[in-house]
Amino acid sequence: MTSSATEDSISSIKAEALERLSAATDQDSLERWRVEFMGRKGRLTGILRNLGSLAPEERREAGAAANRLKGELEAAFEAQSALNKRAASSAPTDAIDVTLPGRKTRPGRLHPSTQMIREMLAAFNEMGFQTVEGNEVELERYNFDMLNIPADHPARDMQDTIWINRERVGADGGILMRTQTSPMQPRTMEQQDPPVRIVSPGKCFRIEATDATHEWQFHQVEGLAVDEGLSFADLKGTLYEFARRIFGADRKVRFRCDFFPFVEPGVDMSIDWNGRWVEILGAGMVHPQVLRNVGYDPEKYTGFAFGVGPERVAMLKYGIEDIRHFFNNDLRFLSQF
Ligand code: YSA
Repeated sequence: MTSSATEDSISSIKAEALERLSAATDQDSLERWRVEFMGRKGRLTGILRNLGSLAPEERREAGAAANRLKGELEAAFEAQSALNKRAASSAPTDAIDVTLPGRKTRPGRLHPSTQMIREMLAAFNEMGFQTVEGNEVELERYNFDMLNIPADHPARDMQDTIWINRERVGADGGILMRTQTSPMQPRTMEQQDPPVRIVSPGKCFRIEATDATHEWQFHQVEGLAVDEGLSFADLKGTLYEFARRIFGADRKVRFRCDFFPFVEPGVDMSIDWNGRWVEILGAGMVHPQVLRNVGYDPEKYTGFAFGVGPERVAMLKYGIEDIRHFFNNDLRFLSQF
């Protein structure tokens, strides 16, 4: 063979090898390609072997061309091999075997606070209270002023407030994250004449040093009843019945005097927890000034109101020792409910 014949066959091998390589898209055909062109008895190897039959001058040129092709084919082989591997790993596999038995699914569930709130609302609904919803972002006017808590009242210190806008603007005052669900009392009474019987659930926010029974975000369920002739006996009867429905008839319940500027008299209610009293709600007879603020006649109407903390109720009902579990998003806790 002459040098120019060798170079012709090098370039025709190159063209054919590269064309065939691009079609070798799986590892089997790629291996066949390697054996055909670069194997011990392959076509390029054959040319390299024949170089010895050429004259020394021709051998140098043809040898250089054959070695260049060898390098090019090796690089092209590696590139195609990597391409095939990537394609194989991202290709959809036939993993679905419809004959396999089904696996257990883990359905989601309602947050324990939501479950507790729903149970509490159901108890009050059955006693004739209608559910209304309120705003988490509230006006100072409803959260404090209308509830007989003016700007300089010390009772504000008990509900250290997260303000959206601290500045008072007209009668609405500032804007805040509500510290209690009680603003739903004046909001409801402004909208309707007595008789009123509502419960209003929702989230509240306070700057709290958190501990086992205090969170900075928690829920409350507010209750309000206004009518002619309502008395403290109605308040006690309603809240005793609520406790009976949630905790059963045997659980001990305690009322104590408490102070809230929007009631007179005021009380709180606690539930026995292994010999210790845990407060679950504040309550009282609606203050005549609150009735006047919404245009009700306190000589004609009386009312009672309460605010219950569902997380505290759930703690007592299910023996949860720390309120901070509710908002830690730990599935080991949440999936128990
Ligand atoms: C009082 C009289 C009424 O006529 C109507 C409502 C009220 C309750 C009043 N608005 C209030 O917020 N009182 S309170 O500060 O004592 O909270 C009431 C209940 O909410 C508590 O008994 C507790 O169950 C829950 N709570 C209060 N702060 C909490 C909390 N729960 C968790 N973390 C906190 N930081």
